[in-house]
Amino acid sequence: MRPIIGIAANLLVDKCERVKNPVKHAVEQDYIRAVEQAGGIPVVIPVQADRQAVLDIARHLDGILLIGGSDINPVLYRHRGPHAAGQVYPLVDQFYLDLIQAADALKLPVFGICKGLQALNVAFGGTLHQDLPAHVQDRPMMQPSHRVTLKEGSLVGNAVDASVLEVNSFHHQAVKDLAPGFEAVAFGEDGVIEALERQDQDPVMVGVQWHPEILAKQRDEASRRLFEAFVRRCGNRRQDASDLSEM
Ligand SMILES: [Mn+2]
Repeated sequence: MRPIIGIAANLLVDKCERVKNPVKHAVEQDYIRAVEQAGGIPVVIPVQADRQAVLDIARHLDGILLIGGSDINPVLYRHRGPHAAGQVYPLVDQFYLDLIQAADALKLPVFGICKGLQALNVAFGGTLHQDLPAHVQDRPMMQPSHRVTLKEGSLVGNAVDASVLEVNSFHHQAVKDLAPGFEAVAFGEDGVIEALERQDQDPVMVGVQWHPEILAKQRDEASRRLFEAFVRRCGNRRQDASDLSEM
């Protein structure tokens, strides 16, 4: 069986909705397609507050994909003073953190994209820069807008098999203090951390600040390889688990 990848939904207020409840639990199709193309079975997990329920759902998964979304509530990383966070959804933030905690407990691989990377950093004690407008590109999301340099030998570097990538950029926040136990493995030309990995690789937790799910639509090989490496890792874990159950 192909690995089952849980994708955390966001809350979306549908401004066109006139009759039914306008609050929807949504995942952009690009993430779903990217997981499918990489050989995984995508499953959307609705936002929920019950930590035990999140853990019970995670038991049925082989990996978790955390996607882009609104800013993380600065309270969660003990930010003092003025902050530039836009609209925050505390329920979504807690849901992301609960999923990361469940993944850690169950040894499930996690791939975080944009807010997903930031959630990994915050979950393990890191902080975020409040506002970096230079990383919000004007051009279409399918076009790269800046270069990143990858650390040789890192999971991300190995997955894409390159030392430099041209990436898109749609984040006005970024990692400030890196969480203990994590390593920065990609940097923008201005030094902004563009990818991170947990040093303890059981389970693997990797985050990228750009949007490979969008570049993958353009047949961007590096973006596709990132998803393939993640799904493969989730599949290996499933294989290990079934080996154990046969013992
Ligand atoms: Mn960027």
